[in-house]
Amino acid sequence: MSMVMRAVRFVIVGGFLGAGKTTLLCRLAERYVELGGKVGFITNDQADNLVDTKLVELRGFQAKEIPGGCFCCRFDELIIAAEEFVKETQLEILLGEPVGSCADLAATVIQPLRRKYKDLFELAPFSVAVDPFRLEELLMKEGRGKFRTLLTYLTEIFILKRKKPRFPASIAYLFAKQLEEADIIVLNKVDLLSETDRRRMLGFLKERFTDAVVVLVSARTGEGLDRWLDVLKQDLSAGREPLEIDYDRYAEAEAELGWLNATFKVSQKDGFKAGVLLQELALDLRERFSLQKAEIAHLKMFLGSGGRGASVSLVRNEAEPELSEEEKDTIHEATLTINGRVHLSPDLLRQAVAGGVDAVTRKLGINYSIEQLSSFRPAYPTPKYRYNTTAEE
Ligand SMILES: Nc1nc2c(ncn2[C@@H]2O[C@H](COP(=O)(O)OP(=O)(O)O)[C@@H](O)[C@H]2O)c(=O)[nH]1
Ligand SMILES: [Mg+2]
Repeated sequence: MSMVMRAVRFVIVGGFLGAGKTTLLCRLAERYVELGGKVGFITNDQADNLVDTKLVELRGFQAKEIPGGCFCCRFDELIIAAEEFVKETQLEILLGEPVGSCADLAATVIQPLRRKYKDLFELAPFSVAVDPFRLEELLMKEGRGKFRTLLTYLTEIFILKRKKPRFPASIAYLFAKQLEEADIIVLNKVDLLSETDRRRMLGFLKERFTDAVVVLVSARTGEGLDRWLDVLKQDLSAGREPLEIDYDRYAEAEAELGWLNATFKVSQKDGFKAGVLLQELALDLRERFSLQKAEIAHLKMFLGSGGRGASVSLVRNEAEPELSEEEKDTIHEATLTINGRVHLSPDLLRQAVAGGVDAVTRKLGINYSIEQLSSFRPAYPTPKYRYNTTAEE
């Protein structure tokens, strides 16, 4: 019997928190399954209890979580987990989602995988997803004059009587670096854009990131997915220059974000609706963060009970919370998982979430207990490998 193993196709989609990586990967997964492929997810976070893992499992996909740091710092764990996962389940396609605050993945993950593990994995071009609103706010506005910035600032203070929470410049730096190393830039959520904005953003991305192929996609409607799938088949990563990145600035950007992963048990004798609790909680927390001028990068919550679940997601303070397809059943007992990545100190973030859960459950007459509540800043990135030149294959 022949023992020739085919390399598993590995598709990694990076990009900032809230860009839509998980949603995009679920779309890809559905498509690969339609084409007859066997697909598994590798999710990744600084800590465990990841909402994304629960979400992809809920959609019927198998998933393996790599906690405790990003792929680059947990490279060996990534390899072991991926190998095991593939063996156990005979996967043909692996879909990987790295931590949304991680950069320099081409040199620290993609290249090592291409060079050292090419018998095991066949790497797809590296896609980086981008949310149009963050793109506008963090990169496209940066070139505008000081006068306009001052005017905007004064308008906010004197006319709107509030100062909008904003990310610091270090996060804009990190965001730009994530896009700079993409083989494919996936401008996602184009369902929310006008024709003019699509053209304007496409023009900006093509001019600024000349090495990348830019595709316009909506993970929500499926628009642009075929074109992205086509580009994913191409051999794009040959001859790319390694990213020039200042690790101190990158680490500073990551450390601007407070990171919180928490789980609570919630219950009510008469039962409650998942959507109501999630929505109220998202609004309450958004208000708490806005009062502290703390911009939300991604707040994601999952309420799971007996193999079912519902989730809510909030990707900036000015957005509205988005509920998953509503879980209609009445819930008596469930586990609430909260993943928050917010521009706020870990202590204040923990206090806000503890306070929010307490206030909202009290208002709705729901009992709760804390199972786990931890918050921290991501540590300085220390990748296991870093390749400075492009692979000769
Ligand atoms: N309108 C719209 N929303 C999207 C799209 N893709 C993702 N989202 C929403 O963006 C939020 C963040 O998505 P998620 O996949 O969790 O982002 P991740 O943090 O990058 O993995 C969720 O509320 C998604 O429903 C899209 O194509 N259009
Ligand atoms: Mg995700």
